[in-house]
Amino acid sequence: MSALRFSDTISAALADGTLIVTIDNAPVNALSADVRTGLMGAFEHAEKDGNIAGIVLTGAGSSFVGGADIKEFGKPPVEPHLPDVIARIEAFAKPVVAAINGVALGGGLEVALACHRRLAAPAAKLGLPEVKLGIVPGAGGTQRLPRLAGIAAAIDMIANGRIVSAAEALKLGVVDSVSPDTLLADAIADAKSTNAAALRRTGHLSIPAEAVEAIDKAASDALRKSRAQHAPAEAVRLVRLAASVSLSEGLAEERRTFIELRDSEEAAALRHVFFAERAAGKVEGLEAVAPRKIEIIGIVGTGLMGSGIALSALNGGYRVIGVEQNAEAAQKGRDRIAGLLDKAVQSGRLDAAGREDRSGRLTVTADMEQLEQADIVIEAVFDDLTVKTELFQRLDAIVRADAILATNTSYLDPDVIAAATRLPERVVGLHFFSPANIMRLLEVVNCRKTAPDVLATALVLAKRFGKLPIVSGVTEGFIGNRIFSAYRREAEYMVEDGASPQEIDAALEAYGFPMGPFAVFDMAGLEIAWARRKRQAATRDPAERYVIIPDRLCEAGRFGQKTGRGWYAYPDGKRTVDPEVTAMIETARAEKGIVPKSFTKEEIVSRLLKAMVDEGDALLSEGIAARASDIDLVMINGYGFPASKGGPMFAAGRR
Ligand code: 3H9
Repeated sequence: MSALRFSDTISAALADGTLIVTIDNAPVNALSADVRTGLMGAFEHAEKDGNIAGIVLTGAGSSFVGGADIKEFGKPPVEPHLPDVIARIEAFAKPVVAAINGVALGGGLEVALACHRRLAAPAAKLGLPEVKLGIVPGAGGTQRLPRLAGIAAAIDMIANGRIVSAAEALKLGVVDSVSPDTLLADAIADAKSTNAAALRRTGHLSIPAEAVEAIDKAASDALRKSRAQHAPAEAVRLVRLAASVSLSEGLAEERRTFIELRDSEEAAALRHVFFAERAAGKVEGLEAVAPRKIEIIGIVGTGLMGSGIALSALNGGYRVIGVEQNAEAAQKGRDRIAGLLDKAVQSGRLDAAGREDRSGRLTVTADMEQLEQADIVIEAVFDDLTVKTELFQRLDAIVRADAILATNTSYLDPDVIAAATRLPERVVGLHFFSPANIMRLLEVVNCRKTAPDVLATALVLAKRFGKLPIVSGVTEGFIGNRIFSAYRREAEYMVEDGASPQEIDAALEAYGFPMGPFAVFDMAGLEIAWARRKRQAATRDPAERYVIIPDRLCEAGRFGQKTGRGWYAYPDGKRTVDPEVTAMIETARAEKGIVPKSFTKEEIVSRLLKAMVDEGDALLSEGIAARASDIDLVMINGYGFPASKGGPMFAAGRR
């Protein structure tokens, strides 16, 4: 074997007449300019060298290719362009086999689709997730994938950005075989046995025939989920187009659409979100800190929140000990978690073996002493300071000295809870959002005395739970609820100033929120905020603007959706404007002598955005949030802020 190098990131070795070309561009072998140049060089060499009968293309490390280099978007394009590299691969006169050793995403899968044969390792993951970045595939994905998998499957994968396993890719016809242990050797053998005179060029295949209904269903399913975003609809259009135009026409239209979307505000926002998520996991000062080892997780309280946390922990592979106050409650907790597992099986997210495995790792008991085995205990009990401090004092005496104690409080001061223990440095906040097994956001609260390795452990745990952890300092409501309170306050001011709740909701929904604020308040219930306002009444600055309307709603027994009435009325469960509320609002305005003014949708959005950003700036200057992009992620993943707008801090910066 002799080694050849075509660029910093592309090397090759000749093995028995086959040139093995390796893409080595850590961390994910993205298709940077250097990779594209090197690939062109390698194919040039292979074309001329008569000793080379075929090519195997693979990736170094654990990825095949993670996609086009997203960092290059927004910069002037550099030749050779990816579509040209891909055209060169597909047209190549000698067999080209992709040995897909790991992720093949976006441009990475497009490279593989242009190869004449595709072999995958069992752990490989394949997909065209471009819509998640606000774009469509730009190097042939929308035209080649349907030629292998059919239009409906291609719509499903591309318009949803759905990533599939090697096994599913084989079923769909996207790969030709899966190689359990000897991928490279199998790929070389495959290249050697492939007839160079009859290469299967994906772009030349005709689209498999399939039922129109299946295609329509795939399209409507994808569009229903895509809310206000543009890319999924464009993806559907382009895949459908593959059936009616030539490859070159389809590629030209795909490229035009890709460039238009790439340069859009939506794509800039979603790229911001992508990099924000990668930055969020990095916490200054923790780089060299080793996390503690966690195998057994105790969860005190197995109600709605605790059972969701338990399921996340079981999904993360941990052993779980749930603790309840008595045997009856423990049985209920066990049933609740079993119910969540059943639901996961019914929806196809979990198979029977996975369910069995999770149940085997779960105990729910009324004996708190069993927590002496736990490496971390997460409490999910009633959000009351006395209840939580007493619980932490008990836990402090039960668990090992090196075990971590985590509180799931939303509004209480975790420093006070920590101070009730002998070892406050082992206390951290884990603020889950409900339903805890579904919601991705997890605020990890770095308390005044939390030890660095405790914080590092919480971050590792959060990732294994499948969560997006965002570190917050201690403040009432942490990052999310503080911004949400500012948003709520401003929305209420606007109602007093003249906007109706339904106008405000409609403006926010048009902006991309799944629900406007007043619909959300009604859904969550109005009584908790009411109780908090009553608690704060004694210390409130009398000069501070105060909107009385929500108090009056509660006094009238209007606690939101669950009582059938709140900011809206819900006859038959349907949200409707209630003249009684309109009258209450008018009275409150008149009492303050406010002459109602009208608001445009744009004014409503601007005022609410400004309120969120002002609060966000305060959180940054107080050191509660480490970066503006963390605030964006909290609002997107916990409060319905549209990802396609990049979060409040990003959106305000673009205005
Ligand atoms: C595309 O391909 C367009 C084409 O159709 C058309 C072109 C003409 N570029 O996520 P991780 C970095 S669009 C640049 O923590 P993991 C990432 O920023 C693309 N950088 O690792 C991070 O850097 P840092 C379609 C990238 O193991 C580091 O790699 N492809 C790219 O959990 C590690 O990332 C996608 O949308 C990239 N493409 O997951 C796939 N990808 O260490 C996007 C990653 O400095 N990527 N980085 O923070 C992913 O989904 C995951 O990163 C992946 C690895 C699954 C690959």
